Amino acid sequence: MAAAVSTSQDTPTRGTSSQGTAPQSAPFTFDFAGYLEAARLRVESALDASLGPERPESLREAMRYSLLAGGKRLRPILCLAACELAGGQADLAMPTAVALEMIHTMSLIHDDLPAMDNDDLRRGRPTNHKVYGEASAILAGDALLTRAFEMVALRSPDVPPERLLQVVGELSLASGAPGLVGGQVVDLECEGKSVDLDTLEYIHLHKTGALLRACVISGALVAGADQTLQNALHTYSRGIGLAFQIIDDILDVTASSDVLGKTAGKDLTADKTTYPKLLGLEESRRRADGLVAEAKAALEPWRDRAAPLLALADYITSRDR
Ligand code: GRG
Repeated sequence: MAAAVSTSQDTPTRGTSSQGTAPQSAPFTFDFAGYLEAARLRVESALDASLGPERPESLREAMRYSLLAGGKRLRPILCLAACELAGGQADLAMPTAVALEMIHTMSLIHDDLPAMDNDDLRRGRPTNHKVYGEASAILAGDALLTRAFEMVALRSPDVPPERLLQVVGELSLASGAPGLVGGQVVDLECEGKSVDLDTLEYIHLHKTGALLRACVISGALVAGADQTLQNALHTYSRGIGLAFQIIDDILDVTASSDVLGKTAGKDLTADKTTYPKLLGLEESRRRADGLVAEAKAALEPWRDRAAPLLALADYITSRDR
């Protein structure tokens, strides 16, 4: 990844004179690699601190095994970036960011179970149930999911309660039948069947898109975002949510298990309908690029302040894992 990534906000928007005579300030560039790494390290440290002296010890170990197994930490970083865009300090949203990564991790643990995707590799290591057994993996997932709501409701002391209530609502919608669970059910029901583009979009908007939407919306809610910004973030998250999944489908075909840290070629083995299967690789990539462009356009009015979210949208299509 380049050390300094310019966003589409490169046109100077600051320091220009209406007469055009004053010297212009340097074009705005944004060190995305530096931003991403700094945010990732802060998230890692907050995740590490989030699991207290859990009892019994075996449960704590299984929860930590998956929560601290690495991963891109895209969801908490989106949450922090949205909080900053809405005018809040990133730390204000950290408990919510941790909660989102807990929900994501829980969904990965359950998705890998034999009754679901039946996978034995995740984030470059054996899956949770391979190490701790199925019963413990289910319970570690349950404990992470419930701890997520505890993070928001009981461990966000600096956020007004009415905002926390809205965040709890967002996380509930994203996790349950209207979100991940609903998407997963339709996904499982469609295995081995031919699926049209509308159904595929439904699955991904729920299985993947719903949590990405919750990340940016709840980050913004924590900082008291107004309705205009929330609407723009809805459009942004829909674009990145679908684009993320299209790229995921492409990587499943083009990348190795070593690079992905999970079993490559899984969609083919499980006879799943994917974007490359329906549209071909080239058209799938074109579609992902178009969705990211739409997502970025929604944040255009915020210009430089949206730089992290704009760069994160580009990262979604340029990532290799
Ligand atoms: C949340 C109550 C509740 C239940 C979960 C199992 C299930 C129901 C849903 C499955 C959701 C799922 C696994 C969706 C796939 C999302 C996806 C593309 C994950 C990969 O995300 P990355 O690439 O992974 O961000 P890292 O490891 O980098 O975090």
